Amino acid sequence: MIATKLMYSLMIIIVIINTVNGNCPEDEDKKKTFPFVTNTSVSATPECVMPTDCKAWKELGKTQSGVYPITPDNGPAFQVYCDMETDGGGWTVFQRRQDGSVDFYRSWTDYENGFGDLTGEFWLGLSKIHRLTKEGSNTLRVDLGDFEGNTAYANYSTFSVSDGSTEYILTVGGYSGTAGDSLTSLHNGRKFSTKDNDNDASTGSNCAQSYTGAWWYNHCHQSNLNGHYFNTSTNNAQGITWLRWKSAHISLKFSEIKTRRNN
Ligand SMILES: *[C@@H]1O[C@H](CO)[C@@H](O)[C@H](O)[C@H]1NC(C)=O
Ligand SMILES: *[C@@H]1O[C@H](CO)[C@@H](O)[C@H](O)[C@H]1NC(C)=O
Ligand SMILES: *[C@@H]1O[C@H](CO)[C@@H](O)[C@H](O)[C@H]1NC(C)=O
Ligand SMILES: [Ca+2]
Repeated sequence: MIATKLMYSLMIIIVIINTVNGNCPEDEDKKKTFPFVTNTSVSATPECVMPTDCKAWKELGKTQSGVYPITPDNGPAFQVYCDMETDGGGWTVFQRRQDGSVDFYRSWTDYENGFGDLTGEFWLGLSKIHRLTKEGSNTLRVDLGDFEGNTAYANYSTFSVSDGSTEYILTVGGYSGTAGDSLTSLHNGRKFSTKDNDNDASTGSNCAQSYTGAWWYNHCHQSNLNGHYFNTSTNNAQGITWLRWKSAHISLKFSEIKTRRNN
């Protein structure tokens, strides 16, 4: 009787384990081509499971923030930084500024492919941000910090970035938070611009050049999170700025931009 019960429990456990690793390909040839990445800063190597994003890693039980491999669409896998702490965790981070160690005044190609160091300052890359947001509905979160130690955030229930053929148009809306909304009114629906690819709405000038950044510029900005890193809260619109929090002229110390699937 007890033996039967034990056997039954064991079977249930096996079923649960198989469900967790359920997307492991059946045949050996498929297994060989399955995107399998081991280069990760936390011990997060799954067996035959390649999560689509940081939220999927969270759902697999990972609670430590760090670098994880993902593939949002079964295309080539790549590494991302996962924020597993903020507002429930599961955020795929795509930008960080914190010390000015990385130059952000860069070309279209760099913004498309990404640059920097995932554990320091970086931009993940527009093509990857597109792959992360092209399906389903996603939240955008912006975390900010000033030189006096204050922090604030902006949270958007709608977020996506279109593909390269349409110059990575930003779709954003549904604001909540403490930093104020410095994206929707001026930047929603705008194409991305860099110093060498002017897609802004300012006919007389190149916003990316005028404000030493790269953004979904209009004419020109209410936020400039890829602007020049100043060491102090310099009064300069070329800095890292967020109008509704500190004005369009006060340069910030910290910025982190991240996205998470809504379901
Ligand atoms: C592994 O990660 C390190 C640190 O991020 C990086 O320098 C290195 O190029 C990566 N190697 C591969 C094979 O991706
Ligand atoms: C952010 O927006 C999402 C909807 O996408 C909402 O569920 C969540 O409560 C919001 N979080 C905060 C902290 O405002
Ligand atoms: C920022 O400070 C560092 C030293 O703390 C200095 O080397 C660097 O030149 C400063 N950068 C700017 C833009 O002021
Ligand atoms: Ca222009």
